[in-house]
Amino acid sequence: MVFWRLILEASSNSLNLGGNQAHLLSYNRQVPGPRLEAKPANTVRIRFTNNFPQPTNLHYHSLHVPPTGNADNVFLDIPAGETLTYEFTIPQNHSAGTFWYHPHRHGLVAEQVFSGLAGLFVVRGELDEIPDIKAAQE
Ligand SMILES: [Cu+2]
Repeated sequence: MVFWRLILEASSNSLNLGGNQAHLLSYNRQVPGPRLEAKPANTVRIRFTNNFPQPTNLHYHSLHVPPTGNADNVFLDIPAGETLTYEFTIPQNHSAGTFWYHPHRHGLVAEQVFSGLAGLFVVRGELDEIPDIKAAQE
């Protein structure tokens, strides 16, 4: 079993965005957050720390992973200062594609996403073998 690990931290910082200073929420002080990549059958483990003064959580938009436990569970609540380890396995038959992750804490989703909390989640697979896609710049 292949494990894919990441330490992800949400925090509130002043960052340079397009040549301007902006006060944003971010994952690992990047906007967008780090690009996550996995392949079908990979187990993904994300040690997530919430370092800003609101509860939050993680949602993996359009990934076919369980909406329960410590996988894609939007009912999880990670209070300020707390850490939670997410873990799920990408199904063997998962389609390749570009997906994204963002917070899904009820009542705070729009505020947190619009403040900068989002990143790409790429599932590698058959699409990557199409010659024109293989040749394209990401
Ligand atoms: Cu979503």
